[in-house]
Amino acid sequence: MSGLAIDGKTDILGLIDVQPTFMPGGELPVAGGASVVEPINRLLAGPFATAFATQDWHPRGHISFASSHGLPAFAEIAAPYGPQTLWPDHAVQGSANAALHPSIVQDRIAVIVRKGMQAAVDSYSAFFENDRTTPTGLDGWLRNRGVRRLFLCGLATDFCVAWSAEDAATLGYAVFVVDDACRGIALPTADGSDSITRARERLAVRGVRFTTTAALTS
Ligand code: VGL
Ligand code: ZN
Repeated sequence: MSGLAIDGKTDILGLIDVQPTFMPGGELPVAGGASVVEPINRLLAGPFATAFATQDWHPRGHISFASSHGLPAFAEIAAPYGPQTLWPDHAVQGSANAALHPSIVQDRIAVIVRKGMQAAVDSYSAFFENDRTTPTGLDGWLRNRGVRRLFLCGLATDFCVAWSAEDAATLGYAVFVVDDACRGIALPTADGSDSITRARERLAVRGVRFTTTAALTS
């Protein structure tokens, strides 16, 4: 694969939900989730001068928690804003597992966007809540700084990374997903496929590209 030269001014690394709650030992563990920390730290020490991070940050009793509905995890409900998958309680505001992973080197993380704070609305994307209309403000922050290309990494490939990538593409950014710095949940889909496969197809249609840490150079 040919290298991709990173521009310190117009390129940014986006860390999506790199929180222990999404790693083995956490409340909503993603298989291999902890292995994103090392490649992300390499990117933060190397080509990227600036990064942003998101933090899933739910109040107790959040609408996305299966326990709030007396239903099993991974069931789906019809929320007023559309279908909502239910999850084990996770990313609870102020809990140790909701912090950014303690090994992430934060020197170059210029802004942290917290999402999913409204009790009645979930937020997978870094840009919009799941009603698809309430902005987080990140778009303004990036635009103001002249950012044009986003390199996304973190958890989970098929939910928060995918929804962020899709919104970023719609907002006009060039978007890359850094494959070896992401891990997915892989829920089975009704058609016998899985949510990672489906997400990759959706992103490809939107023009999102896939790359690796090894391809990104200063
Ligand atoms: C996520 C499910 C629920 C994610 C967050 O970070 O991908 N997934 N909340
Ligand atoms: Zn969540």
